[in-house]
Amino acid sequence: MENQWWKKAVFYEIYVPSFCDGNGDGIGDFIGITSKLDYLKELGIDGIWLTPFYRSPKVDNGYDISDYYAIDEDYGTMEDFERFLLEAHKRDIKVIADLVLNHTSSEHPWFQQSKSAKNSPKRDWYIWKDPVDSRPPNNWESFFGGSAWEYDDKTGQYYYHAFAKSQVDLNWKNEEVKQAMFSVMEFWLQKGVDGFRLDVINFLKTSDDFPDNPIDEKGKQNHVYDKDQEGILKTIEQICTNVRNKPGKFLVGEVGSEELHILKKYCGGSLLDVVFNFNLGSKKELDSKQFFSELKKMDEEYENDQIPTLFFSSHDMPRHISRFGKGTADQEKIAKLIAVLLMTAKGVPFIYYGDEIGMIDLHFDNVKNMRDVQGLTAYELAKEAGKGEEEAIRIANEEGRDKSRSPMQWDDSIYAGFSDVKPWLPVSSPSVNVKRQKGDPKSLFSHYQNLIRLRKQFPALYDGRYRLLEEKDRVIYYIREKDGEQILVVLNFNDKPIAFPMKDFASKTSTVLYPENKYEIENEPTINLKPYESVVIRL
Ligand code: TEU
Ligand code: CA
Repeated sequence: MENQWWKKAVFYEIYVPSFCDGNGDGIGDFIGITSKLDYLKELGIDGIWLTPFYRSPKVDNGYDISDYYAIDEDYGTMEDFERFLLEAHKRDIKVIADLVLNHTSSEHPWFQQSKSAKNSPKRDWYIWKDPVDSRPPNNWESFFGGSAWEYDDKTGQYYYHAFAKSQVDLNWKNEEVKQAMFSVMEFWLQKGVDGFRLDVINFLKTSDDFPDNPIDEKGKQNHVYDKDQEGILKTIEQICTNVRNKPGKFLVGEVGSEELHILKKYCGGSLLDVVFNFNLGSKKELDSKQFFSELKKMDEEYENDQIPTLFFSSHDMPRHISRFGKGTADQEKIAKLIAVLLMTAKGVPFIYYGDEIGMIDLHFDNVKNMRDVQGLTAYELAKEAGKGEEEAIRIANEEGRDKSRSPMQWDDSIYAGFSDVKPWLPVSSPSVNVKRQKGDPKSLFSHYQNLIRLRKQFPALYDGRYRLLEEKDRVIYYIREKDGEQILVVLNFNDKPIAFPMKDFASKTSTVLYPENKYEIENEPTINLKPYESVVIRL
């Protein structure tokens, strides 16, 4: 299991510019992150996923890389990074690096060369097409809005970009591109990173003949031919094989799909270790039936060596406390419920920074404070479509991803202890912070800490199968089992109390692991769960 350390691990996503500013410029950096490693150790996590930290003009905050071999100046120096890695490893914390293989920044020298002339040796490194009737070669839309094709005056061709026009898609059919990226991976593996989170990895191959994407009844484009194309698995397999030449390296893929039958194609065996299960993680409502149905599918449709991931927030989506809690008085209870699910259901959990203290989403009254390219593009497109300011801001808030990227809240000081100066994004909810919650046994932080500890203590929780998995009256319950050890988890998704029939499961020898000292199983035929409450019981 040594090489498969990740099967037991709890991961923690750090959005690099937002975790801790160590040099007082309002932007998070490696000095800052290193200073918080003891905090992460105390929380109990085993692995960090760092969002891109390579040199970048940061149009998309680092998902537009201009030098794969350098640390972005805003985040520090190579020495800062090496020290961070060393200190993380000293604490037995693994580090995985987010790598963007699908596209580079338009400022990358490869693209600069590619666009310099049609006969440039790097021309074929990107995807260039002639205009069709003086228009883009097809109807493909960028995921940030607008056409996915940008015209280059000098050479009279369009280049393809699935995301911003400054994020230019590489041509993975070109062998040199592949080799160049293998070298990049080799470099970071040599530095000692423990694996990669591979960005939009199902985008590496588009259809060879570039047909128009279909448009649905609502006029929305269905992204059919620009991802998940024939042959993609072979490329991914090569990437994986290459990385696995070094033992103990972990690969998690971001496969942009909410369909389990698509996600499942990409993981297990010689492919990615795991992929993000957006089928569960992106759910917009706290609906026990939907949650249950995805958990069930993840159990039944995955093959033996396929393992799901569990997450409910990321830098691309609203935080789950805001999504499910919607600012109500119950939101913290809901966050606690989700935490129990994260740490006890089957799968590799990923905590998004700040979720462990219940940071809420940021809202913008003025577009000037927004930084996210997706939000800003949505705003511009709304304006172009003739929408008024108020409506444009509403749309920008809806589409924008800055909402979950606000600075980590460490204490009660003016910028929440993130920085001494005004941070690059405003703080969202200063009274919610680490300082207040650490040591308070009732806090969300302590709740996470206890659950992580519990998960490590009982192999059934990180390595067990489901002996049972059910949903009834908005209660999800399951039994995880490993080598005879059985753990029952009951999650009340109701905003009201509910009686759960314990007698069917627990016996005299059962012990309540969570909440502590609460229920006396022995004498209780049913237990009364409070709104959104959960129990974890060793049977
Ligand atoms: O995300 C890809 C992705 O699927 C989302 O960006 C999604 O398409 C978008 O948010 C629409 O809602 C990855 C990164 O996680 C994201 O931050 C990057 O912007 C993107 O790739 C491009 O590199
Ligand atoms: Ca800084």
